[in-house]
Amino acid sequence: MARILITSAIPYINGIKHLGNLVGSQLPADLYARYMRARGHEVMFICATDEHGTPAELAAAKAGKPVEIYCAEMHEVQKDIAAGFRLSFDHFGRSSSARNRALTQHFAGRLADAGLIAEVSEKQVFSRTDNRFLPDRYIEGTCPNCGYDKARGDQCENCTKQLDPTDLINPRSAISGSTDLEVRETKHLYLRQSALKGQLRDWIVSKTAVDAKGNPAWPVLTTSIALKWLDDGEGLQDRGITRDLHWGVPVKRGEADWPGMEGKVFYVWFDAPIEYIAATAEWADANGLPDVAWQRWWRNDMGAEDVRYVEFMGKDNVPFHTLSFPATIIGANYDGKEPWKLVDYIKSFNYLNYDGGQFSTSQGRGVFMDQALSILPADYWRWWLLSHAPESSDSEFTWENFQVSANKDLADVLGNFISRITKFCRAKFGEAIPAGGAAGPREAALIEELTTRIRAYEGFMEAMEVRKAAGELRAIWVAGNEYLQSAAPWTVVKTDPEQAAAIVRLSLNLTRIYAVLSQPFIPEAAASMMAGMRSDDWSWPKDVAAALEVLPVGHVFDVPEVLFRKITDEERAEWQQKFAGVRT
Ligand code: B3M
Ligand code: ZN
Repeated sequence: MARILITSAIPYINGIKHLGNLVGSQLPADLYARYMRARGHEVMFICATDEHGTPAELAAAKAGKPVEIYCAEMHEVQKDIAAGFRLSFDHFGRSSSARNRALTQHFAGRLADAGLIAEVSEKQVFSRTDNRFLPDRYIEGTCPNCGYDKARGDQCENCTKQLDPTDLINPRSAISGSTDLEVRETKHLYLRQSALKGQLRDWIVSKTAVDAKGNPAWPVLTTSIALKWLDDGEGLQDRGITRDLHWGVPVKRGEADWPGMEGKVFYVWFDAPIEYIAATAEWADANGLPDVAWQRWWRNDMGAEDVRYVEFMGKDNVPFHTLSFPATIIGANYDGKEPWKLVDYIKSFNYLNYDGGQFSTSQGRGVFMDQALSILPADYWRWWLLSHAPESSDSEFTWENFQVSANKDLADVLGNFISRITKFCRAKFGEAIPAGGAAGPREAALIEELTTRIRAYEGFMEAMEVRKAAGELRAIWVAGNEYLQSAAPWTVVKTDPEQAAAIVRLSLNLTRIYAVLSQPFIPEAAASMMAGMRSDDWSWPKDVAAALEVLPVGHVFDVPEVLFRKITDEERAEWQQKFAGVRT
């Protein structure tokens, strides 16, 4: 039994995520967590909301709520939706927690002690009316390039030109509209990650092949992005890790004040990955456990040496997880006294597009998590998204593809198998597993095929090859369907009821095996299948022949409700229309 720590990139607090966000991190992480638990491993699966920074402040202002209240409410909303998708987090934390505040300040202190923090003076726009510095997005004015009068300090939305706030004509505060602005000197902290460049490079390069612990090479998507950031242009840049904002983790050096940094907070990307650790501490707190309970996952000197740590994320998050966060972890152990856990494997994803374009949060284009659940149960979405995960390239959601895939795989193959066999048994033998007959060559061939395929499925799941795993699971469902089709118990029963009983017995047992194997992908349907078989034996089918005898003769079952109904053409057309426009 191994110990596996799994983190999903933590979603921003400002709004409900779309299906592209879901398939890029939380959903495949859940798949892996469920599989590893099913195989008997000890799993810690962590996610959280990413609550700090300008986007949270802006969204709260737009909602007319204090940012603390806004975040608390949105956290509950996201938590409920995650539960609706059956995301099986051990803890869904909050980056605004007291745990994260303390840990973030602690890491900053360690990095400063290591000589890895530089204090840099910068010029920034200050609003006298608002009594605060204005980050780029908080400044509006007229674009010097196209004359658009609502250009933001970082970019003109109209002509897309990248801007510096001082480029704007007639600049004003986006908060108050005030033009009473001035440029002031302000001091910021920089993480000197360039000082760790050699170490980071060696580490990334070591992940381009099987590493010393036997971990497979990281996806090329992960290592290529990391190496590009390390080597392109001027190479790895030092990063500003503080901001002149109110909402965030106050800048402190450990528990001590940091002279000159009063009123400033850490940059959201500095504290967000630290929340992986903090959320594990929040988990311990929520369960009344002592610190060692979370530290054994995160500190190599407290048992985490044996932990395999896997991160899931979209490709845009890779630089922060391959360079900045590792720089924090490595830097904090400058004297060998704080060996924090470094990630063992990073699974990254390309983008999912939506119906000929992109999902867009700002434009409300595409299907958002709450909307998805309002039209169909989670398993439909889970199955489609995972079986079309954007692994080797970007992939695209279309309603046609979704309809075809759900109707075929879920309704025609899996659902049909279960409905046929349970109804046939009820009609001919009653609702209990029938006696008589024996397995023959057809059954032996099926067992052999299932054995080969289940071993392949396990291999793909271990390797986090999501699409290939889905393909193998689908093939496992197809094998059962084809067996039933060719064994034809409805014909056999007329001449040889004993033989028909043997076919039925095998197929009902196969239903239980399907529940076990399918559970990581479609947990709700798997639970219905298992309940239908009136069993709670979730043991993994290591020996297929033996697993086909778990439900004994005479064991009572229920004919389950229709597992998957078909999506009609009318529904497809209606939804396509409904989600093309702007979400209000
Ligand atoms: N919140 C970005 C995102 O949701 C960011 C991830 C943080 S992971 C530490 O894509
Ligand atoms: Zn412009």
